[in-house]
Amino acid sequence: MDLRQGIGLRKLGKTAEEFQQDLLSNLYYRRGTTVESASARDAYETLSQTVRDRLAERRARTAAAHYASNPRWVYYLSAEYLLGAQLEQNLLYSGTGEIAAEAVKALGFSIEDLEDLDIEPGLGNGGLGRLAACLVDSMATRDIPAVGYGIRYDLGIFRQIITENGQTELPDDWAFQGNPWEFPAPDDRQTVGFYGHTEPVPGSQTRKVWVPGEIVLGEPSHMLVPGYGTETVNIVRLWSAKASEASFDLSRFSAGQYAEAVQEAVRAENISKVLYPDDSTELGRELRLKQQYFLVSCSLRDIIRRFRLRNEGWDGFAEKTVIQLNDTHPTIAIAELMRLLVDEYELEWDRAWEITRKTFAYTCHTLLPEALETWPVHLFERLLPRHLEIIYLINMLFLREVEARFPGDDDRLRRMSIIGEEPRMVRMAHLAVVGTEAVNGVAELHSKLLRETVLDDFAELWPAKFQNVTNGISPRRFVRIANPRLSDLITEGLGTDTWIRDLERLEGLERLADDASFRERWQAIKRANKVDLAAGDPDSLTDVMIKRFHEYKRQQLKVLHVITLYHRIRQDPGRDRVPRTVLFAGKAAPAYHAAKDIIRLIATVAATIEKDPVVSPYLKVVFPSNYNVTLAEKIIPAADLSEQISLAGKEASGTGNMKLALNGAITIGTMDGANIEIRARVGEENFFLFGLDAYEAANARINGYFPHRYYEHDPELRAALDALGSGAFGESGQRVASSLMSWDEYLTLADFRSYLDCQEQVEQAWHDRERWTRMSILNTAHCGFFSSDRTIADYAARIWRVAPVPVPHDD
Ligand code: GPW
Repeated sequence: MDLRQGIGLRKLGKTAEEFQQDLLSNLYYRRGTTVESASARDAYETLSQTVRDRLAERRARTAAAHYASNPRWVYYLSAEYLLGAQLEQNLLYSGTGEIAAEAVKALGFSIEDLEDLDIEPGLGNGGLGRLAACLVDSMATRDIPAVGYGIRYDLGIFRQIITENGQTELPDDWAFQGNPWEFPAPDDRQTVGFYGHTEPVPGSQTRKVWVPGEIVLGEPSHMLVPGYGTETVNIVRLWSAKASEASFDLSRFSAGQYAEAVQEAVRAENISKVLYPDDSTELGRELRLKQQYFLVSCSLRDIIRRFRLRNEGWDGFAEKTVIQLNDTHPTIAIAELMRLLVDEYELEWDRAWEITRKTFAYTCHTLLPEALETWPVHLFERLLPRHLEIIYLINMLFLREVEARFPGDDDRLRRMSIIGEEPRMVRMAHLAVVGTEAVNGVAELHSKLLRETVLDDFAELWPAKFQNVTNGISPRRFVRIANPRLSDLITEGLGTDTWIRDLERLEGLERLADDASFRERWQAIKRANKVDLAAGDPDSLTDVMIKRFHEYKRQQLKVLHVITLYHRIRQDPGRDRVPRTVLFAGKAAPAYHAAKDIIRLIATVAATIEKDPVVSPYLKVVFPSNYNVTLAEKIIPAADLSEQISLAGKEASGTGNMKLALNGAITIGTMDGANIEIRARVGEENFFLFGLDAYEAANARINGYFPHRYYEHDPELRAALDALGSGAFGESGQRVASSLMSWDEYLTLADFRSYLDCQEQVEQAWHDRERWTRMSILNTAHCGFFSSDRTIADYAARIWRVAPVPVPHDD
């Protein structure tokens, strides 16, 4: 029996009967219960296992194929993954949806009941975490040998409850009832050091011995990442912190000091206890740096272990390995690989540096100064003393290189240094640029602004290093699974379902935009999706703004619009109007008070409108709690209008914009992030554009932004701000108004009039339903580019230089 080829596996049946037998066998042997006493949870667990087994069989064949071909591997390092619910995805990817439904019915349950028990692991904050999930999906779909590495936080992103008082947060103990999708792999555990000191190695200039002061274990488990329409099943490997035996203090225990005896163990396990709920802001806490190093240290040792399975020495390492850094969060990996190569494997510094630089690539996801990670030097020195020494040496050699290119330019040296002065900080983005072979932004504009502003000195030094890879989204999760009605119509219209793997085929819908009966069905589907969502009148314009709450995204601009509509209706109640349902959803970081004020203000405005019999027939504001991937999958198919209204130059890309446009929502947006590329593809007549562009916004900042001018010259704006200022919408409203009138980094009032005018155009277009539906179809038709399969093809060709490794079928 050749186990390496995956031969010897019992083939899992393809009929409903065989599936049902496996389900029963799992119910009896693994779950230990019976048909008569099976609860919904028993059925859910058992169904999940039965589906998982089918993927596990493909996983075994994938591993065999990868082992045999000893390929170049992609390792994706990310502090966040928002994978979404797994059951429906895995039913689809294993092709067992129908037979599973039948088998489950025989147990007395419906698939839908069981899907409600399928909890999503909320191991991320927002766009960056969801992007990681879409990219691993597409790597598997494109047959790229890849592993995603992350942290298995016990508590994911907090559960949010919205009341009239705004947001409250509850812990998200997502795996409380178990997680059937996960495989523990305790034998691959790693040991991670922190603190301590370094000692010189006699006779060596560069080598040191690091003697850590604390040791923590990293225990991995993995989730399967199947490709769609292919045999590949990759994995995401997540690390949990475990105390080592040595951290239990038996002498204290014997002395009756029970709490003290486990204190160190508790501290160790805190490392993977909770996801930091901050999106695009950096707060520089020690535990966060510990998390980052924990992820990196475990993952790098695992990567080396995997390399050693088929390779010897170090010559082939950089050829067989590419490590993609998802923003700067895992950037300490550059210093850690140097430490491993120099101190532990005793390579010469220069050779180690060559290997390191060739191995890593870095994706930057922001331009916001507050999101650029820096760590106080003294914190680094205490927690990771050896890494700081290595960073100093990297920096010294790097600055020597800069000095050679630009002699005497001290100011440039100061700007480019990995260490910032006063206060002394380690600049992670600089380390990430210096220690990698490629640096990319996530949309055309973002990559350009990176080169022109934040990283301009580096782009001047190494122009070829800088690239763009525009983000994308998984068409499986965000069209096929989220919007089955539309998917069926698209498949019928195109005469094939190959668009699910080859999204540019959606172009074929263009001609159908002229077909009145197709348009009618398209419209009926949007309406049915709105009925399912049950957020408001399905015949009203469903206007959605779903994303994290952040001032740069400008939910406050949308609120000013809503208040202005409210005033207009009250002033002229008799006029015929476009009824709107405005849906907000999203979380604010618990400590981000300005963002929480905006949430509370929205809740107050919603309640005021609800109570007003004059206004409520035309305007409704809804704010469902706890926006997450599962909720996004319900809202996106029901949206008519997609709000993408960040100040130009602030949103690196956005990916919600892509999801909504692909589902036939029309965008109202600024010239920011990927909005620009969406507009270029769908055509300017199918996109509602307003506001300053990034250069105008930057100039407005320099020439002075005077909110009072807008206030004084625009009566409707004045009325809205006065209403807020008067306290009519509570204290949060007053604080929002005063911040808009004073130091508003995001120029909200400058874009107000342009935004309101643009909303008038939206209503004009909505009046002509045939025109609107055409626009909607054309949005879907022209957004195939935004598939994450295309994003992965770009990374594979231009950054990773990896080839697919097909996995043979089982027959
Ligand atoms: F600040 N993004 C995010 F760049 O969701 F690190 N969290 C983050 O912490 C950061 C970025 C970081 C988002 C961007 O805001 C969004 O524009 C982009 O589409 C997304 O990352 C994926 O690239």
